[in-house]
Amino acid sequence: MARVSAALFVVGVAHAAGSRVHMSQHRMRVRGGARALMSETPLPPPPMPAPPPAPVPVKLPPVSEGANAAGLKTITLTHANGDSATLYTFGGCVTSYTHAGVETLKVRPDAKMDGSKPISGGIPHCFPQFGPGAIQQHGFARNLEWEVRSTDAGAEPSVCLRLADSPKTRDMWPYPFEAIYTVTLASDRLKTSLEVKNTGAEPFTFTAALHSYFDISAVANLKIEGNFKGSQYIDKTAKPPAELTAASDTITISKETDSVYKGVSGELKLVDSGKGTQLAIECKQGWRDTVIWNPYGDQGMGYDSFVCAEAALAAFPFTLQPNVVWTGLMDLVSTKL
Ligand code: TA6
Repeated sequence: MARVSAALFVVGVAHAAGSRVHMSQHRMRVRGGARALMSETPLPPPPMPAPPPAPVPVKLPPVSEGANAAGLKTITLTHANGDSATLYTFGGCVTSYTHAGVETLKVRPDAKMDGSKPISGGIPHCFPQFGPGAIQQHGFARNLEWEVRSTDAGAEPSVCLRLADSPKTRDMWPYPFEAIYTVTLASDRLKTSLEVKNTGAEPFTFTAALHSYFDISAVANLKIEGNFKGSQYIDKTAKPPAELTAASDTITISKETDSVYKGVSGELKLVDSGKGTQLAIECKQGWRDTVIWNPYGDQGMGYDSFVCAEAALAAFPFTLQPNVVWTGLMDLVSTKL
């Protein structure tokens, strides 16, 4: 057996252009320097590199403040169950409510999100006037900055906003008032409470609505169910607007629709076979009428992606005496079909 004076063991691993080459060379020299043996032995492939760690989802606190690209202030409520709601202090407008990962609200594709116009989407306020009238369409509450009065980062996170009369509002509508809007994210619902107080010395009248834009899969997939049958409604698409009687408790949308159902409140359901969801709009107090609006055929507004189903006080003005508070309560409850 030849005596080995020296041995050199080289393992080379080369990485080139996405391919690996593994080489082993045993080089042995016998005395006298002659190369006696050279062999190549394939090695098993090296272990695959560990995959990069999965991104850790950012867990927001129950109440977090932010701003959109144009600098409008937002507040996001996050429930321990993962549900969330976002509102803009501009217009006091809730623009998103997700339950079980499903968005319930819609912001129109043509909405201005820079404060130059009211936000066309989510849950805008119409106050102190619904619809056309002495002041601007839908009033001024959706055009003004609401003050954050308080937030609650408890198990049901909430935010409370305030809007009161100012020289600007009194130029348009000469009455002192205070509106307090509280939005609460519970485990199974989004609760809204609007309180309007007459802080002046004279009675005033107002109309109002939560002009809610709801996300839908398509109008063809939607049934709106409520206590409609036999109610009087104003069809605002007729010229002039027509007063009609609802023939059914179910409404479907197959043409431009803009109807004010007088005295229809309580619970309304948006049953969406495409999303596989049912959204209950539960009016528990104050809101007396329901408005259904869809600009059927208007692609620019994204008519096929939303319906407005509005908790309203619209058919008749409401008279509020000094120091008296009117309260409107509306909850949104989304469930799977
Ligand atoms: O609430 C229904 C309605 O008054 C319709 O008559 C239509 O004008 C619509 O609102 C406009 O909504 P927007 O959010 O664009 O002001």
